[in-house]
Parts: sequence; structure tokens; C-alpha cells
Amino acid sequence: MKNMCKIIIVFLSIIFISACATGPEPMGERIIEMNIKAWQWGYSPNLIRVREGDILRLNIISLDVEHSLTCPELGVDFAIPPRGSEPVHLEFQARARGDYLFHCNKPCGPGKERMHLRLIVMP
Ligand SMILES: [Cu+2]
Repeated sequence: MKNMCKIIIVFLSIIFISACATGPEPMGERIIEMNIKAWQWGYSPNLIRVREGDILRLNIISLDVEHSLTCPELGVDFAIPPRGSEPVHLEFQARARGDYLFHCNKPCGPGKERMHLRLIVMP
């Protein structure tokens, strides 16, 4: 009898898990929320992979001076206030697949040319 109960529980669990499982979400329905740190001279994380149509919600802080998150190709030029400020929030949709490079356009020091965040938008 105990074995029969175990079999029924396993069977019902499989049915429940199958009912909960979903396939890939349709384009444009995923919201990707991430915390980004900027500092002299980098971003963390510095690589983000999303799918075409995803909406990115970035909560960004600086660990030191003023920076920016800038990508002319995506029409993004977003100032990041210096350390001690509240996080700033940037939201945009990854509309087209591609490999995008964000940089800092603020005069934050001699290493600013090394500040890059790569966004890969996959099909
Ligand atoms: Cu900077």
C-alpha cells in the first residue's frame, strides 16, 4: 500500500511539474532587472546577454565619481551620479539583435577609455 501511495505521489508530481513548465517566452515579454555598478574604470557586470524584445531595467550606482552609460547606437546616454547618490534607473527595450558597446562619456579620469559594458541581443 505504501509503495502504491509513493507511485501516485510521484505520478501527480510529474503531472504538476509538466503543467507548470512553459516553453520559451514570447518576444518582448521578459523583463530583465539588473544591478549595475560603475567605477573608475569599469562596469560590473560588464557583459549582459538578452533576447531580442526583452526589456532591461537597470539599477545603476557609481562607486566613486560621476559616470555615464552611453550607447549612441541605441540612443542611450544616461548620467550616473557620484557615490552616495540614490541608484538611478534606466529602462529600455532591446529592440534589435546585435552586439552593442556602452561607454562612459564623463571626464572621470585617464582610464575612462577602458570603461565598457557589452550588451549582446540574441534572436
Ligand atoms: Cu566614467
